[in-house]
This record gives sequence, C-alpha cells and structure tokens, in this order.
Amino acid sequence: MTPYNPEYNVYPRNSRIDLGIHLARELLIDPVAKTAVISKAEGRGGWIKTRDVKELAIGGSSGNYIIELSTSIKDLDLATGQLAFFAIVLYSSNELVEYSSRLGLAYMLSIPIPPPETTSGGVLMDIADPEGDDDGAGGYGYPSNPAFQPGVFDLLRFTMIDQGDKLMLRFVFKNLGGNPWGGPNGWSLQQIHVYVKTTMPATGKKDTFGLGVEIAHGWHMALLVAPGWGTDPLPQGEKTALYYYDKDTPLVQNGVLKAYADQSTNSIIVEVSKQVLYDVENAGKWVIAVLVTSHDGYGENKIRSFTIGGGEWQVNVPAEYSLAILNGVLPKVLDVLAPTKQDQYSMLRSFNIDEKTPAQIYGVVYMITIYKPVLTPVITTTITSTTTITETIESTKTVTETTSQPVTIREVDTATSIGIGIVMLIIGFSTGYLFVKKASRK
Ligand SMILES: [Ca+2]
Repeated sequence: MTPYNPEYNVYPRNSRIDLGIHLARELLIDPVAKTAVISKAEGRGGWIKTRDVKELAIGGSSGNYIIELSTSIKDLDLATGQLAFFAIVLYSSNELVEYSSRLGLAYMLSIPIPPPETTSGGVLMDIADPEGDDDGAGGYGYPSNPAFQPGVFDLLRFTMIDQGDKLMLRFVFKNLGGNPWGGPNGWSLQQIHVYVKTTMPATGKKDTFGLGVEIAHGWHMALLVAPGWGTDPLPQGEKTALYYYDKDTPLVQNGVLKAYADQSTNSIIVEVSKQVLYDVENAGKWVIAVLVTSHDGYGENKIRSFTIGGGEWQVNVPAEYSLAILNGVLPKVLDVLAPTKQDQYSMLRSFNIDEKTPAQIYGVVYMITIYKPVLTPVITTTITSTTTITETIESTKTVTETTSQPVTIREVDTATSIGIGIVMLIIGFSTGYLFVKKASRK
C-alpha cells in the first residue's frame, strides 16, 4: 500500500459509513439475480470485479431466508498466514440499511497457508508419529481447563523441507486447539523443542531447556518453538528461538527465523534461513529429536507444571511417578517424535531415580529410523508410513480448498427486503482502526 495507490477503499459501495476497517475486497451478493461477485478495491472508492463465486444457494421462507455460498479462499487473493477482518452490510434498493460492525466489532478470519508441496522435491524428513501417545511417559493427562481440548499435544507428523534459501519445519497436531489466548504466532497451547545433532564432530550439549530429559547423543542446535508473546526468547521469554551449542545467546525469531500456525491444517510451521544454520548442506543426515510440551507463560522455563493428580492448569501425572518427581527426574514432555508408542515410553521412562539421572532421548533420522545405536537396531515401518503420508497430504489439500464459511443473514425489514435486497460481505484488512481485544489468559 502506498498513499498514491493504497488499494483499499474507505467506504462500502453507495455509502459514507465507516465500517471500522479498511476495505480491500468486496463480495457482493444479489439474492434476486442469484449472483455473487468478488471485487478488489481500486483505491479511490471504486471496485474492480475479479471473479464470480462458483456456488450460491438461497433457501428459507418469507421473513427468514438463508444464503449459502462457497468459494475457494484463494479466490479472495488475500495474503496467506495473515489475519483479515470482515463486516457484513445489508442494502435495500441500493441503500445501506444495516451493517455488522455498527456496535464496534468486526469478524476476524485467519487466512490459511497452503500446505507445503512435498512432491516438489527437497523433502529432507517426513515422519509420522503415532496418534494417541500424547500421555508422555505413559498415563499423563491434560489439565482440566476446557482450553486443553483432546489432541492438542498429540504430534502426528514432522516434515522438514529444503526451500532453497531456507528450511521449513512443519509440525502437524491432531488438534491445534485454536488460539484461545491470542498467541502472536497464531497458537497458544503448544511448545515444541527440536534438538539437532548435525554431522559435525563436536560432542555438543546434552541438556534440554527445562524438559527434565537429556538428548543422549548430544545436540548442536536447539530450536525452541513458542507462541511468541513479549520480546525475549524461550525460556526467559516466550518468543521462538534458535540456540547453538557453542554460543551463549540464541537467535530470536525475526526475518530469518519465522514461526506461525496454520489452524486449518492443525500445523505449526517454522522457517529458518540457511544462513543461520550449522552444517545445513548435510541437513538430510541430521539426527533430530522433537519433543512436545505444554506452554505456560507463568511456568518455570515457560513450561506448565507437571503434578500428581493435575488440576485446572497442571499436567496430570499418575502417582506412580512420585519418586521421579521427588528426585527431580520427571520428564515434562507429552509427546516425542518416535515410530511407536513403546519407543516413546521406553525413552521417557529411562530415568534413574537412585542415581538421579534424567531420561535419555534419541532423535530420529530420515526413513523412520530411531537413532538409538545401542538399544534398538533397526525399525522397519517405511512402507506403512509412506501410505499414511500420502493420505495426509490429500486431506490437508481438501481442507484448504473449502475454508469459506456459509453466511446466514436474517432480514432486517421484511417489507422492503423481499425481492429487492442486496447483501454484501466485505472483507478488509485492518490497518489501524480496528482494535482487537486480547482475551485474558492464565
Ligand atoms: Ca503423537
């Protein structure tokens, strides 16, 4: 946008009413002609038609009719991964008679990011994780607050893709659980740790950032993925950060390290510039440990507390882990990327209470082999996992194509609206007028 070519309109069609948002797109529905048209703002008040909506159905009875339409989110041509705001305006005989933001509220819509094209090559790692193993070392339960919907800590798939100048890491969950507390990166509940052992000969570090476990084979880089409040990196703050084994300070999320969510595919996505990665030319040979825990801005190391019996805001740990808690070796982890549940449980239960040594975690290498040179020789589930991956790609594509919501509109004035009403749905970016109130969070 520039002042000379702003590409948004201030007012909706045929009116001087401020809807509280800048108007970048218009979806004009004419229920009599049964047409719906998408237009772009031309910047000086006019609208430029870009396409017709594919499907429009109108039903209902006198005084209460329903308009349903569907179109691909791509047809709106809005920036992916961003928030858009929209307001609904009702016209009668081309005059504006009502609008949805009259009381100061606009609706918010998260424009999804298309899933990565994993067929275009550059896939360095693509590994499925079992469903239903989001119970840590076995038997852990979620906090009881309803924000913790089933599946929010259940990692299903990890993908790492070479995108030329950067790597994209994608973490698919069973259910991302929305963004109940307005995390700036697009999610609220999950915290992900990725510990990378490169092909460099250095031993690296073994300790983790507050998870109560060790990386058995060491790590050279640690990517800590958090919802993004404030300015400081995890674990002092809540920003996503990349740590190096030989540096004191991490790289905090910025132009070369980005983290965002795609709620439509229950994914958290991280993009890292190759410039800031060690040994990136050998990324396909890295050993990678991925661990999921519950983010808590008020918790020690920004990790939710794990307690016997749990509570509204505590992860519920069974009594059998009492001695592990007493000896400071309880794993504060809910899911680990591993081929089977049993691999996860055996790793997370490998702590030693008498010697007070934490559980030993091993990473994975491409083709679903868990990197565990001593304990597990080879795991042969390659064919099964290929099938799963194909199905997942197809289903995520479907979700992205059909994100448009049906819009239900009640008539305002039966006498004047039947037959001559024209309804408009206007989608615009907020660029300053709109104040989105952040919900309070624990
Ligand atoms: Ca899982």
